[in-house]
Amino acid sequence: MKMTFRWFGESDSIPLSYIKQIPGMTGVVTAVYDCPPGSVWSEKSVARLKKAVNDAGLEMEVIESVPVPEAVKLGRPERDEYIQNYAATIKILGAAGVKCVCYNFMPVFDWLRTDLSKPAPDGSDSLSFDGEHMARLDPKKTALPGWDLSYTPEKLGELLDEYKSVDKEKLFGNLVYFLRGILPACEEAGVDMAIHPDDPPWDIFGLPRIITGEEWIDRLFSEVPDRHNNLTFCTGSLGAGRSNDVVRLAGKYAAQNRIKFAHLRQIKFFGDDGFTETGHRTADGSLDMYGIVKALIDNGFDGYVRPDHGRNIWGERGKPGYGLYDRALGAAYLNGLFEAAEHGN
Ligand SMILES: [Mn+2]
Repeated sequence: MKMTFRWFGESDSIPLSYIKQIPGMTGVVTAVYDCPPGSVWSEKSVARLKKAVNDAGLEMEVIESVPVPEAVKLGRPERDEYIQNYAATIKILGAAGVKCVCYNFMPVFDWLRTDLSKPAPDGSDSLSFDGEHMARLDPKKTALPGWDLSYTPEKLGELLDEYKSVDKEKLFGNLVYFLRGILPACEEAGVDMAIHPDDPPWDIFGLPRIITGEEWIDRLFSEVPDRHNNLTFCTGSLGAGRSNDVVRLAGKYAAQNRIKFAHLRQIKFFGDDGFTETGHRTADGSLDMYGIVKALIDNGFDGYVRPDHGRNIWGERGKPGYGLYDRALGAAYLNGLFEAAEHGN
């Protein structure tokens, strides 16, 4: 296992030197943020990012994320050009020592929450999702905090309309087409693709979501068995779907050697489908964190790990989910779980 920490590049308020001081930290998970979406990442930008990370004594072996353009998810005719660009980016990343690319295939919106700073009784706050609140929203009329605001309301409306002809099967077909287009580059570059589950793992605003649980993940691996087609096992995303037994799934996909990257995060359920992100400990939420780590280790997992979102604590006002303090505490706790699991207890 290699413990890593997400870092948003030079604009991140957290210095690399602080990340290096977290016990057991081997590297950062980052991305190039100065290349236009859908373009080939410039070698110069990748080299600059890598140098900054390596100069801090850290590795840059995981990229999160190389975004997949909507044209690819929609299956528009111009997707082939974007897929070629994506493959070229993978080759550039592989040449720079990157081993794993985390990406997602969620239409239009990335992760969704209804509250970015839900207060807890102890004075901390965290991200939260309330399905009843979500059901009252019209995406064409409201913007939730944390949304990609680069879309104008007209553009967003057009995009949502375009997705009306894309159901789950079509979206899945477009994912398979995308993977078949880029996997030869992954083979050549020695880069593993690791798809991130949809967050939360169900349809939102009528948009199809497919990486939601065992059925579709099994289909993905049977349709595209290539060894470079893998999973980012995100406990908070998969675990928000209450029918997903994340301990069993961690063991199952680790045994298949499909988990190259693990996002380990705790959530606490409320209501029918609500959840609030909490501190990482098992006792603080609804997921069995030790059970998950033990299932990974017992089934041969040897990939990258990062503490996923943390709370705001100690007065920090971090990027939502990505402050320093609670994620550092999460890393320390997870290091302890791995040490215990590796010792067979
Ligand atoms: Mn995640």
